[in-house]
Amino acid sequence: MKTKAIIFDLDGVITDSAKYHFQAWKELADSFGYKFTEEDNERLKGVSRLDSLNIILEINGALDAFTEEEKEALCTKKNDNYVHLIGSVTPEDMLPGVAKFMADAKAVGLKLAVASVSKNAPALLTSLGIIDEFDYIADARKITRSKPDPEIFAVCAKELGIDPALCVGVEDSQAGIEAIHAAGMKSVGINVTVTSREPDIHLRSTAELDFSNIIE
Ligand code: B16
Ligand code: MG
Repeated sequence: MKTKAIIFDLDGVITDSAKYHFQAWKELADSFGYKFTEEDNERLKGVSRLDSLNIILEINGALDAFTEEEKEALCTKKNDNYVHLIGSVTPEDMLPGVAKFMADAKAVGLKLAVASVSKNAPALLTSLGIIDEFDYIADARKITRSKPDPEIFAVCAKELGIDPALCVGVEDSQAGIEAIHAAGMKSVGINVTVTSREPDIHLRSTAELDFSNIIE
């Protein structure tokens, strides 16, 4: 078997927390009368908190409307709302097919890692009851560049001690698919709606995650 590791994005791949990120940003945007649609939201997936705010401001021609301190406060406000929204997450909130896919992978000796740029990832993985299932979880606080930069996927491969060419990355965002390719890995896209380059394997949902189709 060529594949040695599976590296998962979190938001939108392991659980549907992407909808809570959207809701929290939407409420913040609405409070200023800013436009922010689900289509706009695709650009935020896999992107850090501050970069996400800057994209919303740019869409609304408001990049210079706030000082850096004010932007920091807006990010904190969005995050407080997001943390509240994910407060009720339980193991029942795993997306369909993910738990079985992880179990199948582990059963044949593959390593598992999480490549999420979310600083809330450890709390969310704890609420889902799967934090101990991974061989490595990237620390978002130590990642200096957001997806589509390959940094977070490269760090996962390095920490697992596995050649990136032998890793498969699973992502739901355009930025994430670009990051996986830039890291030299094979990509699996979950319902990626906008992408400059197609994922190597495109699935409509996690329910289609099939070990035999993905692992070489
Ligand atoms: P936080 P992922 C990303 O997580 C989300 O897709 C993105 O929408 C979010 O802004 C980012 O995490 C930062 O999250 O504000 O919780 O630190 O897709 O890389 O799992
Ligand atoms: Mg995601």
